[in-house]
This record gives sequence, structure tokens and C-alpha cells, in this order.
Amino acid sequence: MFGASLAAIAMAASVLLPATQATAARHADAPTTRVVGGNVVDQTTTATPWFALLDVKFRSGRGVCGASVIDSEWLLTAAHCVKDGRALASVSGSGAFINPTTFDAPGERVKFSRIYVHPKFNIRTMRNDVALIKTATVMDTEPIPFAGPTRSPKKGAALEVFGFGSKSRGHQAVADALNSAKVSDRAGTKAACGRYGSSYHRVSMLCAGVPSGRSDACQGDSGGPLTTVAGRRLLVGIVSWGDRCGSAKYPGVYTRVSKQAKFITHVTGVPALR
Ligand code: 4AZ
Repeated sequence: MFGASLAAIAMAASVLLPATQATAARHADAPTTRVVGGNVVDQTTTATPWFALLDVKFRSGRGVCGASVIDSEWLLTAAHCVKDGRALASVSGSGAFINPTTFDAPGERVKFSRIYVHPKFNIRTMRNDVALIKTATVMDTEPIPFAGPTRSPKKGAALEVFGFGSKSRGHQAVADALNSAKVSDRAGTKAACGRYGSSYHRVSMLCAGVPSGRSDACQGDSGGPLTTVAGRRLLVGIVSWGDRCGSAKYPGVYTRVSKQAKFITHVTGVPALR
């Protein structure tokens, strides 16, 4: 049903793709499959009423992204999902599906009323890769609490990423169901992230993966939730970028939600979990 996937920007260790190139790559016949090395989410044990699939319309084409329901009228996603170079996605042409069971029959489409991109989002550095979408109607579903400033995961923390994105790099098939992969925090707030060097900004980004690299987020997962697993499920990251998918030396890079809590509350009025 969707033309092309909204790939995040797969970038080399230090050479970040310029926006124009990223745009071209994004709107080519990019694959739209699922999380790498994960499993189909079993809704009887792991309910995901807060997962949203975005169908985003740009002048240049359509894209697929994940998002999280953080309140009855607010979706949290990645800025690069709704901002393509300098152009903003079409509010009237885009929409969201709340916790769709299948990709081909995702159910009722929720319309947008406004898109708020972080004013300091930078597509070259990928800093502040966060956006909020106000929906046109109330979503009758359970939102996920998001991490406040004191709730950054520690190195080794058990995390889980959700999405309909690529199952392997370059894979073409479309996921029929939501997948998730268990990963862990690979860096905390102090260590380096794989071999990214200074492209990885530890204050505003979060590094997650597994030692083998096999479980990861991939193209089409962008904007989607990275949650904690133990105890209460909490949103701690937004799928943002990475070099390749499922590579031991290049973990997945996420927007650090605890660092964006103030921005999120400022725009939406929704408080973070303190
Ligand atoms: C992407 O292109 C993408 N392995 C998202 C996440 C990762 C790589 C690529 C992390 O949307």
C-alpha cells in the first residue's frame, strides 16, 4: 500500500549523507520490511497499543515510519520522518495507523492536524531528531509514558525496539506484522558507540544493539519506539540512524528521549515519567 519506505539516513562513520542524497535514496524504490533479528510481536504477551505506523506524504513521494502514541492526541516520531531536506510533510496527505495488525490492512487512518519539528533538528548531524504530530481526532488507545531527565538508560539496560522496517539490509519484502528485537544500551551516557566516533553525540543520542550486531533497527523503523523491558514499559528512544543494519561495529542510534522530555512537554503539555 505504501510506495516507498522512509529510510532514515544510513551514513558512514563520520561522513554524513547530505540531505539531497538522503532524499534521493529515500524516495528510490527503497525496501520496506522489518526489524533485523527480531520476532513478530505476540500481542497476548506484549501489547503495543501505543505503536503507530506513519504513512507520510512529501511532494517527492511517500514514506513509512514508526511513531509512539504519548497521549490521546499526540504522536512522537523522528524529525527526519516528517522533514525531507527543507520540506515538511503534507499534513493533509499524511496519516497514522494505530497498532495495525498487518501492513496491508492497517485499519482506520488517523489524520494529522499539525506537525512540530524540533527547531534545532539538523539533518547533517542528526541531532534533535524528534518531532511531534497532533492528530485531528482523539486516539482511543493506551499511550506509553516517556522518560524524564533522570531516566536515561544505563549501559547494559535491557531495551526493545519495534517496527515494520527492514528485516535485513536491502531486503525488499514487507512485514505483514509488527516485529520487535531485544537489544541493550551499548554506551550509557559516557562511552563511545561502536565505530561512529564523533558522529555519535552521547548527550542527545542513545546507542543500542547486541554484541553480535544481529538484532537491530533498520530502514522503515525510523521514528519508532525503543522501550525499556524490565518493570514498567517506558519510551527511552526514537529510531534515528545507523550505518548498515545488524552490524556489530555499528549499533543502532536513537534519539535520547530523556534529553528531549522538556521539548516534548513544552509542545504537548504531556508530562514525562519522573
Ligand atoms: C534507516 O535507514 C535506519 N541500524 C534506521 C536504523 C538503523 C539503520 C538505518 C540502525 O531507517
